Amino acid sequence: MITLHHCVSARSFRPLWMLEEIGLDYELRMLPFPPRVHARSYLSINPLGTIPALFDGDLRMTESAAICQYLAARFSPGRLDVDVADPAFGAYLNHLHFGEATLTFPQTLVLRYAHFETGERRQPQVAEDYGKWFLARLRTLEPLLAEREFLCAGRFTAADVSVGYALLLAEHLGLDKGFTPAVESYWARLKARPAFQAALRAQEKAAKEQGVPTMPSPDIRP
Ligand SMILES: N[C@@H](CCC(=O)N[C@@H](CS)C(=O)NCC(=O)O)C(=O)O
Repeated sequence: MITLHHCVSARSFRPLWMLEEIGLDYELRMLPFPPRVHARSYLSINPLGTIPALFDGDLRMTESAAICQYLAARFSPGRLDVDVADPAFGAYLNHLHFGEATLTFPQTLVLRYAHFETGERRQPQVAEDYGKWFLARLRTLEPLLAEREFLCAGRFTAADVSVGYALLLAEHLGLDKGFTPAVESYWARLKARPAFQAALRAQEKAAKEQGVPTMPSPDIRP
């Protein structure tokens, strides 16, 4: 049985969505955000204090894009992954990691300096600048998505989950107003997927059952 440690709509949503796409059984352990402040015992599970943490037997993984890659290769070969012999393999890996390394990074600065910090620690200029930076990076997908339904290999893959999570976070941050037309249509296609909807329902249900707030606490200072 796979166990996923998760905070509502945080990066751990990537593995959650993957688990629903694949149809695997899993246990969802919900945490208040950020766990290092509100659930100190989580540090014994992941000393970084970050989520996700996914366990598959003795294996522990803490990087959301790597977990997507792992789940796709291990449990969904030929469907959510792209084989090393496929000409689209390199593009697949590039998009899979673009989702986290290039898109999500500037968003976390918007999240922190426009939403979580309070009083004089709020930095509207930082939030605005990194919001623009995120949208500029995202625009590089526009020509590609104007011609294709999904990012690579002519089908939906784990790379779409990785980039799709950045679009979900953008929507939460109000950055979706800056989506270009093909990105907007792509996002509508991703949101309509039954597994995406199932992942949203699963986190909502688990949060209620486990008494975890569905909105993160503003206190993220170390
Ligand atoms: N590169 C990691 C980043 C993990 C990460 O920073 N997760 C955030 C939530 S989206 C977190 O746990 N933040 C709480 C903290 O830094 O204490 C990944 O993709 O999983």
